[in-house]
Amino acid sequence: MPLKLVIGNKNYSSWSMRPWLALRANHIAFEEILIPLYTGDADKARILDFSDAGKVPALIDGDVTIWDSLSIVEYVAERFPQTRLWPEDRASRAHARSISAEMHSGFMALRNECGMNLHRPIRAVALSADARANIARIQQIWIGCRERYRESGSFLFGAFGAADAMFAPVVHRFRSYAIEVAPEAQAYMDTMMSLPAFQEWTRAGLAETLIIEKLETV
Ligand SMILES: N[C@@H](CCC(=O)N[C@@H](CS)C(=O)NCC(=O)O)C(=O)O
Repeated sequence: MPLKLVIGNKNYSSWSMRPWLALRANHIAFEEILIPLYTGDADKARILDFSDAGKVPALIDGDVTIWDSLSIVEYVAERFPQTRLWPEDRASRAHARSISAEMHSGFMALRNECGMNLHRPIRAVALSADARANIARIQQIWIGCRERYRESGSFLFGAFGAADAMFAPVVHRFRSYAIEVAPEAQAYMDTMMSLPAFQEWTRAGLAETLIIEKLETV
């Protein structure tokens, strides 16, 4: 039975993008079930049919349902060990898990003020001090990884992995809100933007026509 990944609009759903990338970048076959977000009770009921949490993403593997982006990425890493989503070395793996959890549970100001919206024209907005601190911290994380793991490849820990999947939507946020970054951070963004799976998601998101008014305010 093929895996099913329930996701929201590719233009807006940054949480959906993360596990989708973890699967697609590793060529794991899955059926994609895209349910438009915030359209009303019918679509919400469709999400609830898959997950009692009522949120996307959700992964269905036979009689196992996994919800919440980071749990899905963890499940994919266990179910398909050949993906090497986490670094092999224990200390590096702990590092990758720490920054992934930090992304998953933090950076609220950036998330609130710079929502992912792929078709939004590129332009800067005035950001709060908290959002600017989030941006500085993310760059510190990226540059720290690049300095430490440069020898192994161009992603955070060398090859594309779980931590990259967790930070991928930030690349879109930095790009579309014209956020100035250090050259090392820009190099990481360029690496991410050249990943075929990232490009595939982005093309599909840009092709969507459904507008969610409440996400179009900035
Ligand atoms: N912590 C969750 C967040 C999931 C989430 O907030 N998903 C949003 C879309 S990106 C959603 O499903 N919203 C629809 C709703 O609340 O009705 C995760 O990491 O998966």
